[in-house]
Amino acid sequence: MPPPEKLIGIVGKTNVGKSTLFSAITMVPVKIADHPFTTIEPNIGVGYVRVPCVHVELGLKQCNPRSGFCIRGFRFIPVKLMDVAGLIPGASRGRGLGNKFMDDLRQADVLIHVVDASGGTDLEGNPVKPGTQDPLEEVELIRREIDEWFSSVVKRVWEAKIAKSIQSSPNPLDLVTQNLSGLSIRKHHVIEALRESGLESKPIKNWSASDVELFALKLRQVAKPIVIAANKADHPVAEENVKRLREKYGDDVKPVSGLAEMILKKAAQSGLIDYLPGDPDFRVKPGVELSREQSRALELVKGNVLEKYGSTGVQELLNHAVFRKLGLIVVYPVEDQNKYTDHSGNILPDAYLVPGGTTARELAYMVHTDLGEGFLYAVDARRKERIGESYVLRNGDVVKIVSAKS
Ligand SMILES: Nc1nc2c(ncn2[C@@H]2O[C@H](COP(=O)(O)OP(=O)(O)O)[C@@H](O)[C@H]2O)c(=O)[nH]1
Ligand SMILES: [Mg+2]
Repeated sequence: MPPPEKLIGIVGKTNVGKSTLFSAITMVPVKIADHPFTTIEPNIGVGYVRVPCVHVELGLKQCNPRSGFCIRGFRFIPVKLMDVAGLIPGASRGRGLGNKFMDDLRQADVLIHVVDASGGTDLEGNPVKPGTQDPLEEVELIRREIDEWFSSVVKRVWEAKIAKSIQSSPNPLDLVTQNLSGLSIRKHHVIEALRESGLESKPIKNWSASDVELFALKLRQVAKPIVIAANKADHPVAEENVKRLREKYGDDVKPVSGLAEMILKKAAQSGLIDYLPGDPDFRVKPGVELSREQSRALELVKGNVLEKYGSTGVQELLNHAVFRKLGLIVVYPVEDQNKYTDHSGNILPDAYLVPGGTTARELAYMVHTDLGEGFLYAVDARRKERIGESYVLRNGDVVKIVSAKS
């Protein structure tokens, strides 16, 4: 089976720009309005992380992606996104669309927390004068809401399912993992949370209520890591807030303008400009006459966003979530290690996003169960070296698998 698809959840208060950001990333038209609860059904869409494509390094002119695309030597690899219903304070206790929100959240592997860095949205999601709200408070509040929800689910499951069986369980780790799978928890999450909470050496059956509490908190941090999108960075008031957010939360804060990304993508789709997501700039296509409004909008994007922050920030945001927070790497399985093709001659057809630490044999299973079961050896196609089943893949590896069952 191909590597399990990761799901990025876009969360935050109402009116901070989640739907605009989601549309900009996926270019799926969704309702955008100033009213709370406009996004009632979760919107699922596809976005793309951007990496330098290995075809360039291999001296090839091009490649033929089966999914995603490759432009100017950059490979855009699909990831799934969900625009989650707006969160309001108290949601973890069922206020507003609280329960809907929480149900959506269970499925997410990483969260993009969108805050209004211009400070122009109050806690209930009403537009107010920019600069009057503190986005740092917003970060804390939403984080607390997510933590409370998460630990309440863990505690409920613990009391109802885990506590009773743990005394006699031959494998406590599996018992915990299985019972928490509804939160998209995997074994490696549980192991890491045990380590992070310092509870590794204390038998789970002897845990106190506060041990469970601590474990739940660490598990949230491990299994639902959060990246902060300091949105509306195009607004002049946002600059100071972006600085303060970065001082407090470091590299997990990305200044972004979903609106700017939207304007650029639309202009590119209409054939007015050349722009690739993640680029520091755009270029008006030769022979194109821009209308006055078009020029003005693009000038604003340039002056208030690109020149200030180096890009719209949207691509960095996605890449950070996938590569830094989820720790995924890119590997390219091929069937012909000399031509880097599949059996039909497609060059580098697949770019898999796999967890760091994935071995050659695990990759074989992702390509096809038969390849995994009959695994003999693999070939590092770039170096033309044989590699064994326990070889740990590196980012950018091009791998041919040799199997007795292919
Ligand atoms: N200045 C600015 N406004 C934005 C940006 N993104 C969204 N908005 C505006 O913020 C309001 C709420 O946007 P929406 O995407 O519906 O927010 P949601 O409720 O979080 O989904 C709309 O008026 C948008 O035009 C941005 O990057 N910059
Ligand atoms: Mg919305």
